[in-house]
Amino acid sequence: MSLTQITDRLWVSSQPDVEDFKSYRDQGFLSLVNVRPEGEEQSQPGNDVERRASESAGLDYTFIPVSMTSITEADIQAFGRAMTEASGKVLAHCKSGTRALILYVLGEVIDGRMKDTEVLDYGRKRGFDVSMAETWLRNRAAKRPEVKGFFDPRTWSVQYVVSDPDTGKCAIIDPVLDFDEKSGATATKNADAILDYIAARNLKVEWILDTHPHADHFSAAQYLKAKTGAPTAIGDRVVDVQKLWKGIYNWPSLPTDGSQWDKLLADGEEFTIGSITGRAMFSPGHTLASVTYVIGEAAFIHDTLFQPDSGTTRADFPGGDAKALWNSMWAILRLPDETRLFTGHDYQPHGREPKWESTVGEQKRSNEHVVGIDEAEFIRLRTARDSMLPMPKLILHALQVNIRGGRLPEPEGNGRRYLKFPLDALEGSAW
Ligand SMILES: N[C@@H](CCC(=O)N[C@@H](CS)C(=O)NCC(=O)O)C(=O)O
Ligand SMILES: [Fe+2]
Repeated sequence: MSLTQITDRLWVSSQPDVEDFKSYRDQGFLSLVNVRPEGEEQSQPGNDVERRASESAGLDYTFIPVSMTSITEADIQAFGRAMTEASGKVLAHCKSGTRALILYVLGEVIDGRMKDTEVLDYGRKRGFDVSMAETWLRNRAAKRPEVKGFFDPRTWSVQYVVSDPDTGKCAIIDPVLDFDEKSGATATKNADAILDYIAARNLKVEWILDTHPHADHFSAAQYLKAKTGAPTAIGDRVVDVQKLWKGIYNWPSLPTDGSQWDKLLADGEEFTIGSITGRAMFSPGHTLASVTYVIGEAAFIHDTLFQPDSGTTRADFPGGDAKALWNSMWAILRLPDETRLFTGHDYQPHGREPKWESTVGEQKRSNEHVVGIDEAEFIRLRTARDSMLPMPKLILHALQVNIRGGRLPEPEGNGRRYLKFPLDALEGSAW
C-alpha cells in the first residue's frame, strides 16, 4: 500500500492496515481521515477499529463515509475542516484513494482555489481518475436553488441559506441564536456566519423562515430581521403552539394570533425567492405547526426525517403525534425521487461527520424508519423510542423565545432579561 502525496499537508492512499498506524505517526502524520462507508468489503477494518487504532497511535481521526454517488457539500466541508484542524500531515484513505482525493479537489473548487476545468488534469498527474468530481460539479451547477448548510455543533442543528443563482435573492431557514445555558449568555456567532456568507456573495435576503418553533435552540429570526430588514415567516398553525404553551407558561399577556411574525404561511401557500417558487407544506407530528419548505427541487424537511442512517424525529413534545408524523413523512416521500432533502438536525451516529442532504430516493431505499415499515410498526417503534428520550435540555428556555418569533424576553427594570420555568409541567423527566 503506497501513500500518494497531494500537497505539503495531504497524502491519500488505498485502505491502510491498522497495524501500520503507529508507523504513520512516526513518519510525521498527525491525522487520519477515513472516507469509506462501513461494510464495503469484508476485509476492511471499519470505523470503530480505525478510530481505536488511530487513538492508540496518537493520530486524530475523522470519519466521513461517502460513496462515489453520495458525496454532498457537508462531506466536502467536513473534509476541509479535518484538513484545517489538523496541525500537521493528514493521511486520507478510501478503498483506492480516489474518493479521498475527490473530496479534496471539490473543496478546492468550491472555495475558489482551483478551476473546475483543472480538476481532471490535477487528478491524472497524481495517478487518479477524478472524473466523478467533474460530474459532481456539473450536476451541482444544474441544480436550483443553491443551498448552503451551516451546522451548529452545540445543538446539532442545520441552518440554511437557499439562494437563486440568477437573481442573487435568498432565504435563511432555521437560524440559531447561540445560548449557553450554564452562564445564561447569548451570542450571535451562528447568525453572523450566515450574514458573512450572504455579504461575501452579495445576496439579498427575501425571507427569514422557521420550519417550527424549535425546542432545542433559540431562533435567530429577530436578530437577522434587524440586520437585513427581511420579513419573518412560519407556518400558520403556530397559533396552536402558542395557545398550548401559553397555558404551560401561564402567560395571559401572550398574543396567540401569530402577530410576532410578518407572514403566516398556510398549507400549500407559495412565496418566491427571486425567480424560484417556494411552497409551505404542512408537516405536523414533531410539533403542531411544523412545515416543510419545498423550494425549487429542494425540500427543507427539518424535524421529520433525519439522514437515512438516523431515522426520524421524535413525536413526544406537547402537541407531538407519531401518526401525524407518519403522514407528514410520507407526504415528503411522495415528492419526486430526485428531490434534494435537507434535514434540520444531524446527531452524528457512530461519530461520523455531520451530514444533512439526502434525496427522496435515498430515504426510500435506506432509512430504517421507512424501508419495510408500515404505519402501525412506525407508531410502535416511534413511541417506544420516544419513551426513552429525555426532554431536550433547552425545551423550556427555547419555547418561550420561539413562540414569540425568536424574541428574547423583554428587559426588566434593571435592564436584564429573565426566563421563566414551569415546574412539573412536562413529562419525560430524567428519573
Ligand atoms: N440531546 C438533545 C436532544 C434534542 C432533541 O430532542 N431533538 C429532537 C429534535 S428538536 C429530536 O428529534 N431528537 C431525536 C433524538 O434525540 O433521537 C438536546 O438535549 O438538545
Ligand atoms: Fe425540533
